[in-house]
Amino acid sequence: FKVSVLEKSSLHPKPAGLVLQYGTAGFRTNAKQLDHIMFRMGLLATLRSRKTKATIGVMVTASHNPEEDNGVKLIDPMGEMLTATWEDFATQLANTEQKELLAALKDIINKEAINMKLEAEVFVGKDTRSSSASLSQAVLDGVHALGGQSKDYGLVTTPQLHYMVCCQNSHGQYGEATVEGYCSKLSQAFLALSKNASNRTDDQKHLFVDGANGIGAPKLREVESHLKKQLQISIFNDGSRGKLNHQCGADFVKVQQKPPTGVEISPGDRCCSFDGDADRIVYYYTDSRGFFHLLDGDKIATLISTFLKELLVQAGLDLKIAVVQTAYANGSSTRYLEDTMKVIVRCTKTGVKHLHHAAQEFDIGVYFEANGHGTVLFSKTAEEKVQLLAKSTNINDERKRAALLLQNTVNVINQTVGDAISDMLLIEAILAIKGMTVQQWDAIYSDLPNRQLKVTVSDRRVIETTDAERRAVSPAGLQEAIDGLVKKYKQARSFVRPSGTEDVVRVYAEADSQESADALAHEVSLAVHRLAGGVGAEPKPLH
Ligand code: NG1
Ligand code: ZN
Repeated sequence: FKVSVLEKSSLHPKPAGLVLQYGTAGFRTNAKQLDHIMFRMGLLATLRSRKTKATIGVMVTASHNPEEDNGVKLIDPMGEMLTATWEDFATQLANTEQKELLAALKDIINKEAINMKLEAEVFVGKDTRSSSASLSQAVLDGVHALGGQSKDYGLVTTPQLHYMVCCQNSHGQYGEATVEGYCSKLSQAFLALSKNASNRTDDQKHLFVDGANGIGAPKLREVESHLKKQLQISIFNDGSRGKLNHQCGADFVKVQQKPPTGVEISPGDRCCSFDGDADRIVYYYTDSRGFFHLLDGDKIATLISTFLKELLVQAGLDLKIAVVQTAYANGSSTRYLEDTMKVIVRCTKTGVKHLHHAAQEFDIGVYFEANGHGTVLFSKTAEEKVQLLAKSTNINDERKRAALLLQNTVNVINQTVGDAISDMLLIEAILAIKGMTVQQWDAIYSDLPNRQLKVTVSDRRVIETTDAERRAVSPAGLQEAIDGLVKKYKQARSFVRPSGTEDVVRVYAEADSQESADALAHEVSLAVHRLAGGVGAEPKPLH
């Protein structure tokens, strides 16, 4: 392989001195800096495939980031995120200067005792960014340079590629590893669930979807063609005109707390926004007074976990259900889940791999980041119990109905990773079955007003956190300052952490009113700027 790696890598040279990290969501930066990274991730995925004797996925996307950026994530055999030790290999390989590349590869091969004679297979997918075509070609070059087989899925959502990898490695048990297989599995489950909803008007079946001008829009159209009009979808920001993630998409709607541009919605219309690679979803509507109401990942987790808990009771199944959140979860959601719903709530660090791992510890683990990335995991035992009950003939109608609903719920969910399309189908099915409007869903609990801000500092790593990122241990004095500020407000909470995907420190605050949340977020931003090496002018108040 030496010759072919040397030859091919010279077509994808690394700019000398450039250093990048495999972060929370893989490598992510301006697309111009990524060609060599893509080639090298093709190499690494091929090694990972030989190591695991399984198919590995490589997704080219920068999710909710601007069109000019791009990024790459590796997908492990069961569709999960790349394991931590290999993230370190990824960083090493990415930062090795051109002439040391072969040595760096050999180092990984030796450390992991990889048999280079074994076959290797890598699935590659990409989002709709203009840079994605050539960057995914660089990944393929990397795979071929090490003699790996590749399958190029072309334009797919991130969760679709996770799904393909899982299907392939479970030999079809999870489903068929094609986009058609994905559409038919999800839509069949959705249609089976919808049968339990009666007398719905076309109005009630109507959903407005903001595709963020990304890959979610065309992929949703493919799914929609299987839905037999049980869901009537109007897609806007479908990529035909606007710019990817610009003034639209799940991240914009969540952080700005306002509807996306590019859409005319009337009061009460049920709407949702995907992000650029369709692994996040948030819902929203405006009321008759024109006020905007957001239903974020926390509201989604509450809806889903309540539904599942009710079904477990009806089915008479004793399974342990938990909701996993991060520090960004609205305080009201945590209180409602613990005090009213009486479900176990866990808090992990930001980043889906942490939530995913925590969710695996329960029979049913519902995990969602407040930003709308999330899914539900069912343990093997849980799935078996549901299957068995759904097949059984000597149970009463109520138990049977609940068991079948649970079975179809399992099938509509993409358990490999958060999936906007799959989450959307589940949410729509739950609302239909419960005969619930988006307003009724929203009224389950009221969010505490909150604000997210960013502060630029010279080195964001000076901020170290503990307790699932809820407290800062350095720099000295920062946590004391935050504690002092929080005390000034009612029902207040605030924390700061370095972003894993942008060169900023994120500030979060919530309190009993929007004015208080905004003021607290601003004061904490000032403390960060002063105590953690702020760059440029001090943050200005929001009002
Ligand atoms: P960072 O930049 O580390 O805050 C953001 C999101 C994460 C996660 C990653 C990956 C927030 C506050 N942070 O991470 O939840 O989704 O991007 O996309 O939403
Ligand atoms: Zn995304």
